[in-house]
Amino acid sequence: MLYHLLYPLHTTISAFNVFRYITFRTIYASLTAFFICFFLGPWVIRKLSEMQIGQHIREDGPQSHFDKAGTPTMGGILIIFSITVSALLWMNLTNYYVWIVLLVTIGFGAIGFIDDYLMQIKKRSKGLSVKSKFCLQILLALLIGFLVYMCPDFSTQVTVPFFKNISPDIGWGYIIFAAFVIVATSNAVNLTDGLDGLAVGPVIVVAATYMLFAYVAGHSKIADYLQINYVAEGGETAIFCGILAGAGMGFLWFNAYPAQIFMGDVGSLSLGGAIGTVAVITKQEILLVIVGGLFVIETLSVIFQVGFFKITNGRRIFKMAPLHHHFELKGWPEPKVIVRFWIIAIALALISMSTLKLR
Ligand code: 57M
Repeated sequence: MLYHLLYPLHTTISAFNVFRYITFRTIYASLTAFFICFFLGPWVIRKLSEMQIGQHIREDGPQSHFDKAGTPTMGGILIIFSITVSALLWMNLTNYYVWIVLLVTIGFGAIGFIDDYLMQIKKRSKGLSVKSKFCLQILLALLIGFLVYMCPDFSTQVTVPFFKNISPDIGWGYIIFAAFVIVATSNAVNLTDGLDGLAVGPVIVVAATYMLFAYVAGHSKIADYLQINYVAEGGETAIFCGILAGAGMGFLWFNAYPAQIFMGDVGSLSLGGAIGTVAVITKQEILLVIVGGLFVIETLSVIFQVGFFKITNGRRIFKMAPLHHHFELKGWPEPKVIVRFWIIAIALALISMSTLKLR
């Protein structure tokens, strides 16, 4: 809205010309989301505590988690609120990608909310069944895939990292491919969200990385120079990535060890869905395996552990899955696991950025 209200004034006051620039709006959109989380955080934590929306801790988990019982959860509501407000303020609302990323953020947030609501507010021991959660995610992701597919000039070619001459055009199959990327990322972030700041830290790193990719993909000259897929109107997504990073930083302020609040499924499913969608829009879908490599590693640890557990009737590869529990049970203090995983996430983001040149 600020963009629509203030930019037209540039004809009389030239200073308002800055609202045209994606870089300028990215910075202030990111700060807006950060400050909304930062200032509303204490109030939200108080309200959630008053409503007794506190985390139940599983008894079969690491012992170090038992004293986390009662930590307010569903903090994702604050994240989604800050993202939405900042996006409406700073983004160009005539750009269709803006509505797609907001739909995925709020939509996946709503699925997570129902799950959290049933467990936290209705105090049911289980939230949504795995099946219904998965079905809702797939349906919403297919809708998002379809909307992206329908965007004018959107290419259905898939970018293969490191190989600029390989980019298969999968036509309408792109809808299914996009849905897969979105659902997988949403669940991967959810699995990773098991230690203080462990999910949101890498979310910030991934969002910041895609901010760069969105900017270059949306800039015809830079995209042409780097020989990457140009996404007309896609540059606006850089602002959204900045917002994701800003909201993540604001939330991390309170989610940092020892956490005063958890994001809940409402936060993790939403952030994961948003990241997956950004990877699709920027045409760096497969690269997400590297950028978000930490989420991939955590997910693979679960797949291998569960698979091995079933095949061998109860034997395990790791002390516990997802992987962060393995290191906790090995005796690493929680902050050490968290910071080391963040370091891995940053290193992977740097590797992914090198693909702009190494192709
Ligand atoms: C949700 N949720 C956290 C919090 C957060 C298939 C199986 C591997 C699935 C997996 C699973 O259910 N994962 C998804 C993970 C939970 O956090 C809540 O959930 C939200 C995210 N959805 O926002 O609201 C706990 O994580 C801790 N936490 C923090 N700080 C944070 O900032 O400390 C979360 C956020 C919180 C808190 O303790 O209660 C979770 O871990 O449950 N299941 C598992 O992860 C379980 N693994 C398992 O059963 N592994 C088995 C194999 C054979 C399947 C094995 O290796 O033997 C573990 N989870 C727990 N205890 N809590 C095992 C035992």
